[in-house]
Amino acid sequence: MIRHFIDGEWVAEGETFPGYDPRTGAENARVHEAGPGVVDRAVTAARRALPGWAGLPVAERSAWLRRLADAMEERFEDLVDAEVADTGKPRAQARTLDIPRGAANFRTFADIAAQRPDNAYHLPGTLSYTVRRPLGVVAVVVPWNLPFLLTTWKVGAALVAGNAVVLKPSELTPGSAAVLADIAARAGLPSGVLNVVNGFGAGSAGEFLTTHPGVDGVTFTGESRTGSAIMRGVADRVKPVSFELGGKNAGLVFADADLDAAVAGAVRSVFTNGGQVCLCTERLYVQRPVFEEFAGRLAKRAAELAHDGDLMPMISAEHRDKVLSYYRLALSEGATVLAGGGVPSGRGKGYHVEPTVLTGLPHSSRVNREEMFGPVCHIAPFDTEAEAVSLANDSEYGLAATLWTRDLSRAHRVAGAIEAGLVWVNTWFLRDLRTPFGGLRLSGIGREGGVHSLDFYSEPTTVTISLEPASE
Ligand code: NAD
Ligand code: 6OD
Repeated sequence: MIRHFIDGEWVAEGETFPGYDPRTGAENARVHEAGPGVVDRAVTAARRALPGWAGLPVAERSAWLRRLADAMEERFEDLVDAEVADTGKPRAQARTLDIPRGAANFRTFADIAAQRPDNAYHLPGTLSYTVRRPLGVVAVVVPWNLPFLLTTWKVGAALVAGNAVVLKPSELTPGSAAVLADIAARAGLPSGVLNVVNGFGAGSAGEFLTTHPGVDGVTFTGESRTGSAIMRGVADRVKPVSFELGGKNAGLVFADADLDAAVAGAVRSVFTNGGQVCLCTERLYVQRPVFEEFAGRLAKRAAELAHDGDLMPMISAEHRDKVLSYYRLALSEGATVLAGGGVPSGRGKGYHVEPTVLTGLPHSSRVNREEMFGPVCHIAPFDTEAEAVSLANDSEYGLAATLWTRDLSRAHRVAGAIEAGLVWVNTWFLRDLRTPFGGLRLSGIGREGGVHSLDFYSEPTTVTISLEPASE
């Protein structure tokens, strides 16, 4: 039974709802749903804890984050178990990507916060400097695709900046957040500094939390339309928001690219995590001389992946149905299916879909414009660099793009012309946690990462002093 964690205590209140193992479709958990009263207690506990936590020297908060990072490593297998049970992701991926990022996130923010210099500005006769104070109580609302990675990415930065946190994990993946709360409790993190409430979004814990008057800022990762709903909910109180939202990311493969690397990179960028990463490539544009070869090789790998015992299922039956509806839509829009397009055999009641490669659709098709969030891409040829850039940029989203080329000048030129928050060249999802992370347009508001996170999770006050002698 998954409970809430409030003021250092486990709270078993609210109706329970089931969790399912996406690999089998079998019920594997029950979770308490927080009503407004439970959410209010969590926010109140966070408010009470705030002065003590915010008043600690930053070096002490950093030390807390390092202690918690150590404890995440000690509880590594528990975290892997929770993440795999909730998401059905391959154990090897949870062990190498999702769970190690928890400790890495906490250590990165601990280091950056502890070493961050204060700003001072001098003019003749004038000294100004900034004092940073935490936002206060921060609501952290995260999705189901990379639950622990995304939770720790926000919670670590918010805590080290001196905020008290109320976390709402996705209703589909509450497990690793419960282990994180247990880690905090056992480590003796002061009560109320980190609270976890469970439940759904609209009309449930997510909405009760983000609209609660005691919350001073909201950091959210999830769908763009959920971002809009949260924004409407906080508009009257003009609360600061940081949003990491959806994507419709382009991959550009130039004819001069190392084709082996580009095919392997495209396989990763389209199919990792069942395509359920906001950074995944859903639109591939390949320069005409290598288009046929590239498309054939990608389709062959996609077909092979359908037989992989570790094929990652979709998170839920509902999400599987949504992805399959895009497979059907592609056919009705006139696509040619190069690989996949259906449900793989022999997976019982698991929520699997076939890795799928589509081609032949116009740029205006819904498949080329809407985020599908599954193991699927559309591949189309292009002729010129200018055409490739224009195709990549013609989207309501602006999160990430990937370029494959051996031409250094082209790499810089195209990267500079792409309208997205992140551009990878000859790689994908390679992260330096100090860099700004986020997107343009429907892909989000603001940037997190390194000092950019610390900037969001704190407010500067500028103090200006006249150095002239006071007149008598
Ligand atoms: P979602 O928006 O449905 O839910 C995310 C979280 O918000 C969940 O905890 C949910 O309960 C909560 N929520 C939903 N409605 C709410 C409301 N009205 N008020 C408050 N909380 C609410 O997203 P999802 O389906 O869990 O995740 C998939 C989406 O997330 C995809 O669109 C993906 O691109 C996006 N995503 C973006 C990034 C990024 O960094 N840009 C990272 C991961 C996922
Ligand atoms: O790597 C990260 O820090 C990050 N925020 C990744 C987001 C992935 C989206 O699904």
